[in-house]
Parts: sequence; C-alpha cells; structure tokens
Amino acid sequence: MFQKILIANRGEIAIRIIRACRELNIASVAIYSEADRNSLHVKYADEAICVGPAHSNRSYLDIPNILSAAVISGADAIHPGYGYLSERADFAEICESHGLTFIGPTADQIEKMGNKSLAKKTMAAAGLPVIPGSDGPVTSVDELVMIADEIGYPVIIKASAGGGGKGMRLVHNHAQLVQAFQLAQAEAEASFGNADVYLEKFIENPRHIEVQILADNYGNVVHLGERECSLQRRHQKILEESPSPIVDEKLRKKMGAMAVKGAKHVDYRNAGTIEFLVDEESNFYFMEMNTRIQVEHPVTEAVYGIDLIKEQIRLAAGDELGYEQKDIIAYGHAIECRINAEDPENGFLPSPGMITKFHAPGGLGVRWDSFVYSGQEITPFYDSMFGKLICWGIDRNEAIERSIGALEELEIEGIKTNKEFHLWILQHDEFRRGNYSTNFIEREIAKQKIVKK
Ligand code: MV4
Repeated sequence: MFQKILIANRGEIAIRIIRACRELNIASVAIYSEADRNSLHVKYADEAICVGPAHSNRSYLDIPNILSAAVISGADAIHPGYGYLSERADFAEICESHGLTFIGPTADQIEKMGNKSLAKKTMAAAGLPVIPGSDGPVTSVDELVMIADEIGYPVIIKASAGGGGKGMRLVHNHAQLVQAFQLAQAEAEASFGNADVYLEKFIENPRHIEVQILADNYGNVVHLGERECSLQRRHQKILEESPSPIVDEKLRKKMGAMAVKGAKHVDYRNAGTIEFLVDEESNFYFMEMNTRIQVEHPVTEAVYGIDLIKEQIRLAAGDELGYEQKDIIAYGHAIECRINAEDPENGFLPSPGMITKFHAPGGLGVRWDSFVYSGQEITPFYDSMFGKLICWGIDRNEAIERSIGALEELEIEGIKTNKEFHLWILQHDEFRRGNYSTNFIEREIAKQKIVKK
C-alpha cells in the first residue's frame, strides 16, 4: 500500500480523497493555488504545497510544478480527482515515468477512450451496441452523404476529440449536411487541434444513463449499477440519482454485462464509467467511457455501500478486487443535488463572493460533501459547484422527501445559489414520476418562470 498520496485537485473532491487516505492510514499532500490558501483541503491534508497563482493553467494544470511537489514531498502516488489532469494521458505517463503511481487507468486506456470515435469503434468491436453511423471518422463528402442517406435524418456530427457535448452539430436534412460537416471539421480543428468528426443517427429525447465499473490489475471487473444523469443544462449535470427510475433489473443486468464486457475488452484498470444513451424504447447504446472518478460517484456509494475512492486507491496499489458481481448488492435509492454559486433567475450566471453565513444539513441518510464554511470566499477562478448534497432513502420517494428537507436546512448567505432551483425540480410532477429525458430542464425553463417560495 502507498505511504503518501499527492492530491492533484482542489475543492470537495480533494477533501473526499483526503478522507479516504485518512481511513487507509495514508499520508495526504494537498496542492493549492494562491487563491486557495485558506481552503479546507489545505487545512485537512497532512501537508500542503503551493503550486502557483490562481489561474488553473499555472497551478492545478501545471504538470512540472505538481510533479515537483510530489517528488519533494516524497509521495508515492497521485490521485487526480475529476477534471483538471484526470484524463490527460500525458500526465498519467509522466507520473509513471517518475516512479509515481497514477491512481487511475493506464495512459494508453485514457488516450484510447479520449478519442470518442476510436472509443466507439473499440466498444463496437467488443460487442457493445452503438448508435448507427460512420465507422470511425468520416473521410470524405461522398462517404458523409452515403451514410446520412442510409441511416436517415436527423443526424448528428460529433468531433472525435470532443466529448461531453463539445463540438456537436445537429443536421435535419440533406441540404444542411455538407456545410455542417465542413463547419464541424473547422471547429474541431480550432478547438481540439484535430479535425476528425464522425456521424451518427440523432436519438430524440434520449436519457443519459451511465454504469460504474471497478477493475483490478488482474482482469477482474464488476459493475455497480447505473446512475441516471439526464437532468442537465448545457451539458452540465444538475441532479443525479441511482438507480435510474426507468431501469429495471433485467435492463440493469444487460447494461451492466455490456459495461463489464467493454472494460474487459480494453484490459481496463481502476474505476471507470460507461455512458449509455437510452432511447424512448429503452434501447441503449454505448456513447463514451469516462476514465476517471466522477462528480456523481456518491449516489453509487450510498446505494452499494462501497467507498469508490478507497477502492481506486486499493486497486492502484495492486490489490485484488476481492469480491464478485454476486457480492454487490443495491439497497435503497440516492439523489445528488449539485449546489452551485450561480443565479438561476439570471441565466445561471456565476455568483462568486463571500459566504457570510453557512449551515450544513444533517440527519439520517444525509451527506454533505463540500469545502465551504462561514467566511469562505467563492472565487471566480474555478467551477461554480461548491457542494454536493447526497440523500439516501429506502425508496425513491424517501430520497426525494429527504432531499427537500435537507435543502431547506441548507443555509447559505452572501452568494446566490441554485438551492431553490433544486427544490423546484424535486417538486415537479414529471420528475416525481421519474419521467424525464435530457430535454427536461431546458424545456421547463422555457415553459415557466421559476416560482420562488
Ligand atoms: C447524442 C444525442 C442524440 N443522438 N447523440 C451530448 C453529450 C455527448 N456525450 C453526446 N450528447 C448527445 N449525443 C445522438 N446520436 C444527444 C446528446 C445530448 C445529450 C446527451 C446526454 C445528456 C444530455 C444531452 C443533452 C443534449 C444532447
């Protein structure tokens, strides 16, 4: 097992990882930017090293500075958290070449899954269902037109180097096709330095459902069910739940088996997520694989009783999984509300500033993962998410009622937050019925003005 882990991240996930280290008796090293000097992750870690100024490019993304901090502190492993360097194959590689274990999959796996058309091709070869479309990047206008005519409109053009909604273009008919293709290529080249785009059938009103997997270094892979992540706004998730209200035991078994099959096909290691797009007939298709721990991992932890960060650390150290699929048992239902410093009544504009008063909710089945306290400043330099409220209940209804109660207890003064927006979602009939797709938020925002209580 490791003696000391450097955490190459900030905010709530840095604290989450420090807590896991503590329980495993591993010393933790925090890194921080000048803007985060007074952050809780700095206080909670056993050691802390400043790696640069506020701007992420010069601190949380500065590989030489972070590696120096790891070497100077004598860390033997690096946990990247999510975002920042977590899906940078070059970072994973350079950690390993400096004798530091990267807590995650291999550089090769990160790179392969980072290229979305290659990932799709790889998973199709593994036998996973994929959305009809081009087999890899589209290489010519002739090929483009031929495939679009074959699969039928509407179609969607996606950047190979994109992902998470970046560089997508919806095409309704033949007349728009060629121009959209050329624009998409130019945009992909400008944004990612890679002009490759691929084509697929557009799925109307899809659901975004993802399967959590864990893999050891010896070929053992299990899944921990799914997370329903369809509640998004502009490709930013807002609220997630496990299990998905539309997935029954039979579908869970099928999706889980496919996720495990895909992971095994690429000899995957550590924690990962297979994202599926699910259509209105409950057909599911492989979309992307995320090769990191995700923001919404706690809903899976709540339902399956497995500490995913401790598992990541243990697996990276070379431990065997030690359990099988049959040992993994779901119990109850969990909902995560992402609490952001933003103003839902003003186009969700970021709302940085000083938190003048703060009180965290509590009680049975209530978990609050955050880095804030009274007197903390939310700076404009980083993501607006400053806390996650995860509520567990014996069933979906209890998880919803508990979330509402906990949100009402949550007190934040000094900045605007999306707390009321969450209360609005949790009380919405369609949400209550579990009947919502990725279009829900944008449609409902357009339809009605949010009623403040
Ligand atoms: C799609 C799609 C419909 N059809 N692909 C958005 C994020 C990226 N992972 C892929 N995305 C989509 N791909 C086909 N063939 C609709 C979306 C999409 C979406 C997917 C998941 C969650 C929210 C979304 C919001 C808008 C569009």
